[in-house]
Amino acid sequence: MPFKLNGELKKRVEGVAFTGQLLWQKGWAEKNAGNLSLDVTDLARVKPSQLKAPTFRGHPGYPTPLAGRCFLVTGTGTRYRDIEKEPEQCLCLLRLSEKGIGYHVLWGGRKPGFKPTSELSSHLRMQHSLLQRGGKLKVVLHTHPNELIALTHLAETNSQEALNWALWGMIPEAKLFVPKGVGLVPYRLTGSEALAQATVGVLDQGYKVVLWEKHGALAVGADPGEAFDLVDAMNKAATLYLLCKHAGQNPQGLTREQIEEIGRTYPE
Ligand code: 2HA
Ligand code: ZN
Repeated sequence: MPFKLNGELKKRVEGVAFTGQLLWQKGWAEKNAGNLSLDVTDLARVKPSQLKAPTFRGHPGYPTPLAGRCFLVTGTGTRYRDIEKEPEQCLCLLRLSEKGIGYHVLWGGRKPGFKPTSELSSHLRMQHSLLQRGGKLKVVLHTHPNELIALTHLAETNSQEALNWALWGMIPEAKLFVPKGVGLVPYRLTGSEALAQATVGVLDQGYKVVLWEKHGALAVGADPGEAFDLVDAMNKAATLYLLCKHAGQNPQGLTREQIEEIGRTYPE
């Protein structure tokens, strides 16, 4: 019997689709920009008979603790804005094989020539990092938020420390919602091993938002909405920063003392 989505999995697909719409409306998802993976292992009950050869695809490998886990992932070349209309074309539900040699596509992946995101290997390594952080964080979301990217192009905000103080200074919610700040990964080639490795290194330090210099952002959360909110809060701060610059002035910003007071009063 083919695998069917239960009510909970359907809700997760709808959640991904809704976030896809938000990313598009924000202007953070041009063409096929961005990609997403969501760990749904706890919700997918798979029968051995559903793990048959035709659904199997080889994969060069992933961290051993992920064997048998199930993920909803976006497809290579698919658009965030199309997920709502065509979830089965744009997404797939896959289950990693026990032996670490591939995965079964249980649902979706119906676009002709469908392949999971070209960043699947890095997503799986990031998912492994989240599992090691206790398993509450289930989603890895990558997108291209305009104003945050812009700040990584400016000399004055092109260091992690300068960037975080600048963002926290713009509005109390930046410190409230992202108390650890963003981790900044220096420019690396899109889809490269070096980019994946550097990102996992930052996630392993406990960050929830990672900025890829001159490229985009990556956020983790319990669900797609939570990951979206973190990028949204920080991008709002970046927008305010740039609005002040557009007005021809440097933003005053909250003082370090005011920012630290927020951190002390409302610890994560
Ligand atoms: O999916 O955004 O960085 C396209 C990308 C890769
Ligand atoms: Zn990207």
